[in-house]
Parts: sequence; C-alpha cells; structure tokens
Amino acid sequence: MIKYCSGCGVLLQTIDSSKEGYIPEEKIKDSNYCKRCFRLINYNDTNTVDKTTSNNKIIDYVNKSDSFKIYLVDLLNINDYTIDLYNKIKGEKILLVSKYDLYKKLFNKNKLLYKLNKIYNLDNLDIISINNEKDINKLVNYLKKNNIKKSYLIGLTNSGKSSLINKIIELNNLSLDKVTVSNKINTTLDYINIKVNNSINIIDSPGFILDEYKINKNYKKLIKPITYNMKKDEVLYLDKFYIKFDSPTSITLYTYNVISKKYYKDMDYEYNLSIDANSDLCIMGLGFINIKNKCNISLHGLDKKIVSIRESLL
Ligand SMILES: Nc1nc2c(ncn2[C@@H]2O[C@H](COP(=O)(O)OP(=O)(O)OP(=O)(O)O)[C@@H](O)[C@H]2O)c(=O)[nH]1
Ligand SMILES: [Mg+2]
Repeated sequence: MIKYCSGCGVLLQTIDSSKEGYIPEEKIKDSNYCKRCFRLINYNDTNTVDKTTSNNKIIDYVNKSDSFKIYLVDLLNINDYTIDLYNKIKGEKILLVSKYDLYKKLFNKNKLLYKLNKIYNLDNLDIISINNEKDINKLVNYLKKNNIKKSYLIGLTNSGKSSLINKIIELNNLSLDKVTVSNKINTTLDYINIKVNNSINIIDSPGFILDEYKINKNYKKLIKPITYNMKKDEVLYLDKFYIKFDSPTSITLYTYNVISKKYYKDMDYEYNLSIDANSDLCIMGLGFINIKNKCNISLHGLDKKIVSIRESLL
C-alpha cells in the first residue's frame, strides 16, 4: 500500500523504525500519520532519525517550477542570510513576515513594511500572524485576485509554514488532515499539496536550515525589548557571549528570551566590528540589537558567520 504521511509528507513504511515515515504494520490501515508525527503531535517529542533536505535542493526544486512562492520569515530572523535565500528564489514571490502577534505592540505594521522595503529592497511583502483571521483571508484573497493557482510555501524551519496551512484548512472548513506543527526543527520533511478549492493549491515544504545561535525558543512569549545605556568599555553579557563597547551608546535588545546584564570585564576578544549610528546588529536565530551611536564593538563567544549589520529597522 502506497501512502504518504499527512503530517510531514514522507512515504509511510513499516520496515525500519529508525527511518523516516515509519508506522507499525498494524496501524497503517487506519492511521495517516507516521510514528514521528504521532509523537510530535501528542508528546512534542521526536525520537526517530530525521531526513534533512538541503537548502540548495529545496531552492532547485521550487525554482524548477514557475508557480508562485510564498516565503515566510519571522521578524527576529530577518537578516542578510535569510534575505539572501529569498533572493535566490526565482519568479513571482512574496515575502511574509510571520508571527506578528509576538511583536505587534512594538512595531507599527506600515512603518515596518516601509523600513523592510527600504533596507532590503523588497517589492512584494506583507506581515502575517496565524492568530489573526484577517491576515489569513487576505493571503487567500490575494491568491484568488491574482489568479495564482499553485504556490509553494517556503522559508526557514519554524517560520510557521505548516501552522499557516492548518489555519487555511480550518478557516475554509476543508475536510483534510492537519499537517504537523512543532517548535522542533525540520518538522515537515517533504512537499504536501493542500487543495484549498478548485483554483487554489498551496504546497507546504521542508524548511531551510541555516547556521544559527542555538537557544530554546518559546513562540508564545511576547518579544520584550530591553534597553541599556552602555558606558565606554562596558561589556554586555548576553546568554553565552560578550560585546564590549568602546564608546557610550544606548542599545536595545530585540531577542528571544535570554539572560542579559552589563558590567566591566577584561577578556580576549575574538573580533571587532565598527557600527554606524542607529544600526542593528543581527544575530541569526536570536534576534537583533539596536545600537544608537556610532561605535566600535569587540565580540567574544559569538560566531562571526551568524552576525550581520543593517540600518536600524526603527
Ligand atoms: N506566536 C506565533 N507562533 C507561531 C505562529 N506561526 C507558527 N508559530 C509557532 O512556530 C512554531 C513552528 O511552526 P511550524 O508551523 O511547525 O513551522 P514550519 O515553518 O512549518 O517549520 P518546519 O516544518 O520545520 O519547516 C510552532 O511552535 C508554532 O506554534 C504565529 O503566527 N504566531
Ligand atoms: Mg512545517
């Protein structure tokens, strides 16, 4: 019997419990979910080997098709690395900034759209939250209005692609199995076609994985900015790394929940960066730090290849 897992998209198999798509023989007739999805949905737990599809493989696959692409990325993960991936996607596309409910009190939608467009030169973008019905309907109406019959939903792992699919299923009363959602990486393993109606198909995809700062993220906790006034040679300690400022400046942290404090500390710094007035220091996987004054910073314990600098979003 050939059957695909409704949750993650892989071919179901009853032979190897350590491989993707495994389902016990006695369950395959009645269940549409592999053991891994069953455990993710019911216990938020994975204990089987995960398949990872490389970013290039996903990009090549979707670029072969002239279908529309919807690229999801949450605000804290917008940086040079994720925009680079977006720029590699060919054809008609839109960038959707996801999880707006986590920071809507901090950023006005229109101002944010204006700044993102200005900084990254994005011509088609919008902001979305799965907790706002209007946002979901707006997307479906956009597809209808532009006569977009087939679109790929792509983006970083955990950006909320499958959650968006489930909301579309729910709001359109579709009699389809829900796809699997979790805060673990690599939840969706293969492409899953969702027929919204006779003229709209949306395809859920495996997420992109980039080098990132590793922390446990809680997507239910609102983003709370923290401001510090740094004095000359003061050091910001953030989770597991250090940033020393060579001149006074105010800084504001927009990050997932991590411990921070400031003090004076001598240590060997690994590299320096010069920061222009009103810039954001973006840290892939963690968020960004707004720095008000022009200064030089020295860093310790933070991999340079996940760091980028941009004009302030504010
Ligand atoms: N607060 C908030 N959380 C969201 C939103 N969308 C998704 N999430 C959470 O983000 C996490 C990841 O969601 P998924 O839908 O599984 O993400 P994905 O992009 O499909 O991830 P992969 O399948 O690994 O590529 C889950 O914990 C969701 O509950 C949103 O709009 N707001
Ligand atoms: Mg998914």
